[in-house]
Amino acid sequence: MSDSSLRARLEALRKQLHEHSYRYYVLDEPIIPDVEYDRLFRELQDIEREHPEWRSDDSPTQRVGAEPLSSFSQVRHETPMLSLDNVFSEQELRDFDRRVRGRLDDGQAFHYACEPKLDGIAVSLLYVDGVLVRGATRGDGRVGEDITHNVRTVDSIPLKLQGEGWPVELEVRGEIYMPRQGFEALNMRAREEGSKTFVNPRNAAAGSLRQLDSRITASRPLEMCCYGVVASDDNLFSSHSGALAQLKRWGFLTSVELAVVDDIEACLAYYEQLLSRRDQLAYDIDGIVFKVDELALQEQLGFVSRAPRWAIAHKFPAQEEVTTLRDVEFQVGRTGAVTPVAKLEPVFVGGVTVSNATLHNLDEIERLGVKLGDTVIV
Ligand code: 9MJ
Repeated sequence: MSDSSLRARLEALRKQLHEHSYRYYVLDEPIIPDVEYDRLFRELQDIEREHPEWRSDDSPTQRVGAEPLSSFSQVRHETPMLSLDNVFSEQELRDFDRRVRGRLDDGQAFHYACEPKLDGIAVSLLYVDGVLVRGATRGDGRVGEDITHNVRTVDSIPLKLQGEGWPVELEVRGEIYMPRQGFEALNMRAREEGSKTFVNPRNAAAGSLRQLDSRITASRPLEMCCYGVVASDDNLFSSHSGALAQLKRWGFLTSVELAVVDDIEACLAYYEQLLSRRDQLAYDIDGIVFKVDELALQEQLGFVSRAPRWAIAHKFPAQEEVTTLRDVEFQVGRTGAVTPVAKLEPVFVGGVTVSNATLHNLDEIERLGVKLGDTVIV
């Protein structure tokens, strides 16, 4: 094949692979079998191996990771990455709604966008001319760390945008997290290899992004769900939900749980509904985020210190709490099996008060190294 037709083939393969990966990871509607994807992928790898001068950072082959960096550099967020204020009760959520309505014109109609609050790592992605050029952690909201090399390995993050109409500069924000199934598999592998396991999916995601060697990140089952956008063109969107719908068309994974509702009663119903399905979700969530959907009204409401006045996180009851170990009792079962039981300072966690916890057996006590009076996590 001539160089020019080989080059054309390379471009075609990249385009196809980007599209198939979008269909697979974002739309969840693949149209080719995995083996066909792998065949196209290998063909592209072969051409790039033969022509290293044609390699490109936005090629689908770059998801496998690259040579380690020696350090992370810092990134300044032109538009600060905000944090959310939290509420923990229905009353506090109603207070939030009252404050919102108090700041808007009398009788002004508006909507709330409701979405799960993912328990992961907040990340910003920057696209210039539709190409991913930078990924950064939130850091303190103004300055974060450059993790471009690592975000490139996350399959659900587009290296190149799909569709059309994106602004020259597009910044997309969201949460990188590790789905539970991937987390369990990762820990299973760690146990088999005798290496350290992760405490929870959030720690695993954070540890995976903190790697200087992106080949390690590439081996971790990470996903990114996008929930915000900063565009160079101010008038591109009129609503938060509309912006998310557009993000999906451009190739980003957004939450399938997004709902737009009329009032705070519906927000409360959404909260109850998702709380009851919390354990069935494929990923950990620690609450619900409610946002005023109309962007013009968001602008009108503005910010207080570092949190927007137009959004709030309604946190679920904690599933982990800290308490102290008071005593250990030994229970003898009907079969004669002895089970050590931890007597704990009662603690409210996951919606119930916990004062006992099984320690399984003496090996487990030894493994944990627990001593009376220790601070423990339930
Ligand atoms: C999470 N963690 O899922 C926001 N978030 O919006 C969602 N976080 C957020 N939105 C503005 N769904 C600042 C943070």
